[in-house]
Amino acid sequence: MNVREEHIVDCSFIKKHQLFFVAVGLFWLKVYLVQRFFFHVPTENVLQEMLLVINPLSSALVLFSFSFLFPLKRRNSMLAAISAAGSIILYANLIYNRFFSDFITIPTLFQTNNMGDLGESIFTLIQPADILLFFDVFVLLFAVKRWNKLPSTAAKIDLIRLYAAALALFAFNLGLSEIEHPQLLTRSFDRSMVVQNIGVFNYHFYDLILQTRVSANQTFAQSDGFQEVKAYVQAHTASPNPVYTGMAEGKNVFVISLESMQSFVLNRTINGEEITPFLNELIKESYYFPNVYHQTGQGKTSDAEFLVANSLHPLPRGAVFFTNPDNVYNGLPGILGKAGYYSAVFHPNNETFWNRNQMYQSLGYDRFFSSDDFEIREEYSVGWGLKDIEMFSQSIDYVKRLPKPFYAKFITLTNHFPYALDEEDVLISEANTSSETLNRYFATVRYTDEALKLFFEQLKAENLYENSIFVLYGDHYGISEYHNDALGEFLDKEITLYDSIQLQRVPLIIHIPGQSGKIIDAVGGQIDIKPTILNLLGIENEKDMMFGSDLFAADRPHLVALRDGSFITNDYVYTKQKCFNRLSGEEEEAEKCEPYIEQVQRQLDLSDRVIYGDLLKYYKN
Ligand code: GP9
Ligand code: MN
Repeated sequence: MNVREEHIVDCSFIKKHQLFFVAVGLFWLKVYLVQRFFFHVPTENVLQEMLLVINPLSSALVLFSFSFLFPLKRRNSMLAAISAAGSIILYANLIYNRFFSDFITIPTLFQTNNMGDLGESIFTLIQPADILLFFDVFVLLFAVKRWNKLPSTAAKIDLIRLYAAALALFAFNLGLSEIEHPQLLTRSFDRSMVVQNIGVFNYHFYDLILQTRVSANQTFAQSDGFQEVKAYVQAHTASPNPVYTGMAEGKNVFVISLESMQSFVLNRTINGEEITPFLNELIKESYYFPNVYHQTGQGKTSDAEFLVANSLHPLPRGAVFFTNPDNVYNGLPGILGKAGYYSAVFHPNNETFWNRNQMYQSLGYDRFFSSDDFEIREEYSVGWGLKDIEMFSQSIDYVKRLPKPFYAKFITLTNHFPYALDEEDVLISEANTSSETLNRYFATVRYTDEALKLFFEQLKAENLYENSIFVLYGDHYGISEYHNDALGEFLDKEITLYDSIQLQRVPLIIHIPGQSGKIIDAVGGQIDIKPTILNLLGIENEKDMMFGSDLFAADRPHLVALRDGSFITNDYVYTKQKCFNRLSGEEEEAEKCEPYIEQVQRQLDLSDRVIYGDLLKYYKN
């Protein structure tokens, strides 16, 4: 067949299947618009813009080709059905992206028992105009009704051509992305970059492949990674600072997870009023770490708990609390248990939420005080559950009765999206940025700060303060990139990629009564909290794989790996394949960051290997 003939055949295929191509065209346009204007994916140059235009087409062709599997009679309505299904997937991602600046992965779909509690939160992410997202479905339904004509049969050869075209398009797409981002699919954990390059539907297909690989790895995992991880950990972590060893030996330990608390709220005011007056004071009498970053992924609060308990990275996809709760872990509560501590965790939510009941056992907690142990009355609750002030004050009686020394972990909740608060709990004047969410956030942060103040007062009154140490950490960001404009108004600057990473800093405060305050400005992450606490308590922990180092150590590795592959060193901040000067925020040549990229990759891979291969069980033998 010569070129001209082939062209004629192609055109006739299009003519014969007009509605199919209308459906594909509309869907293509829609996915492009959503990806370009509503998802948080970076586009900085013409090539990236072009990629966004091209990438929805190949998957649209494949998706709608499924209509050919159906009998002629139903084929047109199948086009509308496919369009509806595709739109639902797109919309689910849009909602997810609005809150998490991230995309759905297969493991997150199995975390649905968390969804019930999300009720109000999801509601605030839905906007009336979202209905427009289903516009093409309505057009197709209308057309199907009007279109009395049955579609023509499709010859096999036409279908083969269709798939060949889709494949060629995808290959072209991938080729272009390789120019822009080499090794995008093999190296990157950054889902927004993957979506930006290959489009959201191809991304889901890629995610499916990753999922299959993980399942296969779990089945075949062997002990062979054990020595490699051990060697890596030995070579890349620092020995603890001996000056601090045993400084808090035998003391009770209070660890408080500060829901959605980012460092930027500390020492800042709204209309002259401090957002965190209590924490600002506490810092002055504590070790304060202003350059500590959260390292959580899709498991949010639970990922932070995982980091603190294990000094391992959480997983790149899904929440490790759900995917690997039955592994052998060498959790901080368990280690302290062997050293004579009693451990308890306080969180007035259902014990199954985030699969905590299972995971807490694996981490070695002796007792989980969950919603069953608290009096949760309507007037005590807001948003996601029991208000922080109630949570703390109801815990006191339990804390008093804990065998000493104890390790007690508290998870605050009121400062959780959508940052709902009762009128009487608003303790700061309203901010007036263009984001209602951000304005509300300041008020709930202020409320949690008050709850902490009251908790410390109660502990002092009960004589539980003096002989204890307190570790407070922010679990993850509360304000996503979706609110960057408003955040920019508040901080009085334009939020750059560099700022986005710097905004991932979370408060870390270690308060030891009797010790004077000190700012420790080492760069670090939540992964460093476990070795730091162990050293302060003077507890040795030989048989473990901790990827973090004591935050007081002199020869720290000065490299903080974030879960999406971004990282921070003493000198640089690296994200989305861009390198910045850590102190000035100026962009630097990429080569400056290059030497660390592999190491971060390796660290994340090895930590994942520990979890997928359940490697810690080999210490048991
Ligand atoms: C709920 C609390 C909040 O129990 O941990 O969860 P998050 O959404 O922040 O992970
Ligand atoms: Mn949280």
